[in-house]
Amino acid sequence: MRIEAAEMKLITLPLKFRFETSFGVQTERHIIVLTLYGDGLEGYAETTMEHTPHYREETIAGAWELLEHLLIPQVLGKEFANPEMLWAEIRGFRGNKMTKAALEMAFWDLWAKSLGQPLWKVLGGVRTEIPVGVSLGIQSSVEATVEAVGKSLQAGYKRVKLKIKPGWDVKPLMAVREAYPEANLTVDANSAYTLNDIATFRKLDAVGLDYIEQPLAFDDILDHAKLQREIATSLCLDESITSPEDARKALEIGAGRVINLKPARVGGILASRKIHDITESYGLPVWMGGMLEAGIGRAANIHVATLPMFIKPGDTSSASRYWEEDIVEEGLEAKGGMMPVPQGLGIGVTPKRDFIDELAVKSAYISAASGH
Ligand code: OSB
Ligand code: MG
Repeated sequence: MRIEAAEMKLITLPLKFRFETSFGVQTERHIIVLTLYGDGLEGYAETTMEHTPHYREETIAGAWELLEHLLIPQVLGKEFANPEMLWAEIRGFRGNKMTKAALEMAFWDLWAKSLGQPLWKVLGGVRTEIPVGVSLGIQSSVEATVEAVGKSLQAGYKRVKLKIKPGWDVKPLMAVREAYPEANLTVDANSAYTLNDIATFRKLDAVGLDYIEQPLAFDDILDHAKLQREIATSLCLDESITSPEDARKALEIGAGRVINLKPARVGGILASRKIHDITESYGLPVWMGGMLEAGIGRAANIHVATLPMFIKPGDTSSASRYWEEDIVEEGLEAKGGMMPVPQGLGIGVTPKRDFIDELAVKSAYISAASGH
């Protein structure tokens, strides 16, 4: 597979809900839609980093710059027999996992299409639908929180994750637990706490959560291991895991018992598969996280979540929860908490070209012939 050209479109897509986390409020997403062209086929990916460096360090501005002037020129006009070969071409650039993941994942789509297969089959996936839950932002009141959880359970979602921050944790969670004694509940702190908050986590132990996601610093594993020894509830790592090596080290020191695996955060699908295998060797589950993706990123994540150890419900909920109109033709909708895997070639979704053009605030087309 020779990569002949690439196209980038930066779009702004308004969210249907106000998404508040410990690091801020989001009302829209900024996404680079990346298309790779080769062998008469098109491979798609979208970027997942935030506009500002509040989740990890990467930004949309940085991603645009690196893709246009470094990563795409590095692979353009070259022949790649498989994703490993493409990765070998860009792995020497340190960090910037989400940016590199966009390129890697677009190539997987292109490559699976050249093999005439849906991505999940190429990956060796084992299911045609994946269990999903929802991630709910911080609500305006305890009552609103209980109501939002109720609606999600009513819709059939298999797990409800609630965002927490210091001062918004034990109280809303106690209320939700009282209202729904049997619900599968988790919380996500997005790194808002320190080891000084152990008393809060001991109180959360009483709520009976499946896990507490990323309570401590975004780049920490040591303090997470200390906290894990002090409380009963399992810790789940999100921000802290950006590579297979991170996963191995974190599990080895007991920094958590679950990993929220977001392919974009770890550099793409090759790294995701490795992390999946590492967690399996520790007998621990993973689940598919989300970054409020539109249809292209959502579809890719669904395919990856067909791997065997994606046992716990993930964050890949129905596209219609997020958007009035998605950027792909196919409706990615869960029923009864199960999200069907798109069965077309590659990631199995068709971008709405006109809609994307309408939303685009910036675009670039880079071809091997243009001598870039
Ligand atoms: O921490 O998992 C997170 C969204 C943006 C950034 C970080 C996170 C999230 C979510 C939403 O929790 C998951 C989703 O619905 O896609
Ligand atoms: Mg998280």
